[in-house]
Amino acid sequence: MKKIACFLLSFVILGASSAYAKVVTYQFDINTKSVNFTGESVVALAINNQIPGPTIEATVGDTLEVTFNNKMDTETSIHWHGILLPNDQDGVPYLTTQPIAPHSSFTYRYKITHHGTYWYHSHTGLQEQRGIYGSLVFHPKDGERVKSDKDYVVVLSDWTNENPNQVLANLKKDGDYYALKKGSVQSWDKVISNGSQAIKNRLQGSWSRMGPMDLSDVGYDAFLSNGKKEETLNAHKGDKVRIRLINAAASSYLNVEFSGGPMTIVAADGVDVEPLQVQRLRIAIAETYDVIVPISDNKSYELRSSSEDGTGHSSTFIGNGEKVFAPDIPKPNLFLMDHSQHGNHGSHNNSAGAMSMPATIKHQMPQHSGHKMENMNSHDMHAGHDMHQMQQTSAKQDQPPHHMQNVIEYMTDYENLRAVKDTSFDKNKPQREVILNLTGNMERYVWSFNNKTLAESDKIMIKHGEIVRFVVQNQTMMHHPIHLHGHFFRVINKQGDRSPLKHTVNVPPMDKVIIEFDANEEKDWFFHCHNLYHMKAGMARVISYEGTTQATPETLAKIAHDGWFFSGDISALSNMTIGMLKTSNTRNSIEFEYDYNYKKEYDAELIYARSITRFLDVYAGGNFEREGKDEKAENTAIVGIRYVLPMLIESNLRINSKGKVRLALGSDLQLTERTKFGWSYNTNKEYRFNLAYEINKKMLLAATYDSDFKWGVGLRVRF
Ligand SMILES: [Cu+2]
Repeated sequence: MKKIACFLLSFVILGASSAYAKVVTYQFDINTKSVNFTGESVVALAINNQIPGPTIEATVGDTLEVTFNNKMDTETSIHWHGILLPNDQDGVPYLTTQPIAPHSSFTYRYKITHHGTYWYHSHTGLQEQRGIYGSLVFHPKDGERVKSDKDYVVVLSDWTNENPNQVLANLKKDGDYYALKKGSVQSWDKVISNGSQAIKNRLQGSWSRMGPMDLSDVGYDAFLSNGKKEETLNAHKGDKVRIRLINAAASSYLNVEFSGGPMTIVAADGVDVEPLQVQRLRIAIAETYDVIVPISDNKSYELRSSSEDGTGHSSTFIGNGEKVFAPDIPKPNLFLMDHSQHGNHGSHNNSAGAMSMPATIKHQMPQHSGHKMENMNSHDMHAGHDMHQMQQTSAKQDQPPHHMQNVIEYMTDYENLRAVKDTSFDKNKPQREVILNLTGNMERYVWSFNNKTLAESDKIMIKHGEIVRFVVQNQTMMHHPIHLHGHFFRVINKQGDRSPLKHTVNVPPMDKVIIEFDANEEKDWFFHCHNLYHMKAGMARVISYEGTTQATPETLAKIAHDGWFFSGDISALSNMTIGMLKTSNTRNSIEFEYDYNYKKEYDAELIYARSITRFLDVYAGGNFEREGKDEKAENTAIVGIRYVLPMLIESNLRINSKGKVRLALGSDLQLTERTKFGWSYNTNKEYRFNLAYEINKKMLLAATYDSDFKWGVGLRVRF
């Protein structure tokens, strides 16, 4: 009797739970696809023949089952960005989940425990840049906290016609490789024309051996909104439209602005926040924001997403009728960016200053957090917006909370993001603090934490049950969007216990951000800069739980492949030929350099060099020279060091096997966008000046004066 009751009861429970716990299944193919965004046909990668891949929708409590059929000849993987899920479903190949082998399938399966806007993307090589990404919309069980009439996903991304592996190879040759294409070459003529502040910034930067600041590395050919340069979404007058913005760009920060008035942020990184009105919003790579926008007339309002470096934008038109354009955002002035005030302010308890704006924004567009609607007037007229109608619309809406009266003109930090409930952790839990400096070497295009790349560093060990606090200090001149897999962290800001939860946080140049998370998981989770090229160049770590970690040195070796790159630079001049061939990885390089005057006089060097710090290399090798056609060749062994001095002057001190010491100094100055001047001098009283004019990245015109070989002009080729 008891047994039967028990049987019946379990039947009821099973029946009840299966009625609610739906299994949502999707089947996708991953394959190559020919695309044409800019008039050039390129083979991209696509999910179900779509870029971005299809939106995956489900509701909290559902079990999601997504099968990917890999139709490609290369392996792939899918990572669920921002999702809390079992470690073996996280999709980082070799670390958590096996890669999906060519021409095979894999089904990811996990239960959805939290709602919001997220995305999925390949975590293999640079496939994400080529098109393997899509959106995730997980609905709450009992409806959205803030209601809307329409609900759309807008996946924003960047596109290059070049193969992403070539992009990385180019950056390895020269971190500023794309400056010419982007129009961001920071030459001295422009420094001078920007006046004394720009000159001071540059001299101060050079003195402290920092290169000029830049906002991006890659020169893109297009920016996309749902895979198009221009997207249109249907809406009608009076609609409140929820836009789920996802920055799925591989390496672009995006400024988003809506021509129909301020956007109301209602969620950040998938998590609901107190509604916050912004006119313009900067979205770091891999972040998501849900915004509500009003459609106040029978018009088509532009939601424009501009790359932060000012090189392009995509448009999403919402509504029907006459187009209302969002304003052009002026190209940021890199010369007036001054990061000296961003030093070490903001202690652990002083969070208010921990995430200030980049200086440029202070110069160009002061933030008015107390900005009232009425003050938007001039801006909105510029945007072609009818102020009167906007006010009518807002009056019609439900009574907004008091703080919603304020519109932030340009939101670039997290200070005003306020969680909808207390996010603070149990104060009795043990705490661990980890200092993480964001570091880089633009010369070699190496990015790292605490000066060590993923390949060079151990795991960061943590313990289940503790609160882990990362103090992230950016020591570079670029923004880094830092992402932690499998956890939400609190971004400590002025909201105290209501500090928001995020999975990706921007750390501005020379600034500091503090994040903390509850170590309530197990095994190993990837932690990295979400700029795809920075991640590949080493800015990543594995966060491992003591006792359950499965990552072995072999695992780490697989995910931290340190590739070798090759470059060459050869000048054929009227008086001589000069050349350099080099192959290098993160720390090591083999370099061959020569000059030859066509008259049996030559000087050549073959060395192995090891990079110790950003400023110091040590090397050993051989020197082969013949001075004068009647003299005997002199072959010696050499050892030496190269060290970067203030003002970015390269010094090179070496001794040869005959005991002879030589010190050489030299540097390059970018005179104009395409003209570079170089000088070198050594203690043998040899010196050389050269001037090069860049026709393109491969071909240059060159002129040289050499103390031995005199004047010459010719052609210089780089490869
Ligand atoms: Cu980065």
